[in-house]
Amino acid sequence: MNRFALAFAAALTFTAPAYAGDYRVGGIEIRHPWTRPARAGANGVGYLTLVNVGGKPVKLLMVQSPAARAVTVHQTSQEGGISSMRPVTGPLKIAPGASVAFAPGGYHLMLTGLTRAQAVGGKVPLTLVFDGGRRIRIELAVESGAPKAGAAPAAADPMADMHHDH
Ligand SMILES: [Cu+2]
Repeated sequence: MNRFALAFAAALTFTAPAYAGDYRVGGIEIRHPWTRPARAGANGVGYLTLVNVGGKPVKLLMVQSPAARAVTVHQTSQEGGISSMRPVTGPLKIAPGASVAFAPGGYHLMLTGLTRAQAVGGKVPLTLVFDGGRRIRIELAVESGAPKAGAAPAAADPMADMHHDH
């Protein structure tokens, strides 16, 4: 491999933010990864938007973090006015040009058993593992999660204090 090829390979694996808080690696873009303040030992949540900007389908296989005992993909659903959530089994597929939003009320990353407290302004490391062995390391920014206009206040978010039995 010549020097140019080495430099090119290094550039491909480097996680360069397109703009603050965003990541773009190969054909995958990760927008606004964030989490809420939480106590050590509690369960945390992770929100972000995954965009497939490449030409091939991608599959999110798993998510890992040294900041939690386990990380799983959950989906919140509303049925008959009752909010519930369940783990998403199997890989999450994203077609070329498509995106998946992890946001309050829908998909979210469940960080079970936080190893330390998360305070506003902090960063929580996370690794997204995709098919083909691609691993993307990101940081969730700890934010207070101020609701957008028209959204329920953060305190009323069912995820904010939800207890997990698994
Ligand atoms: Cu959950």
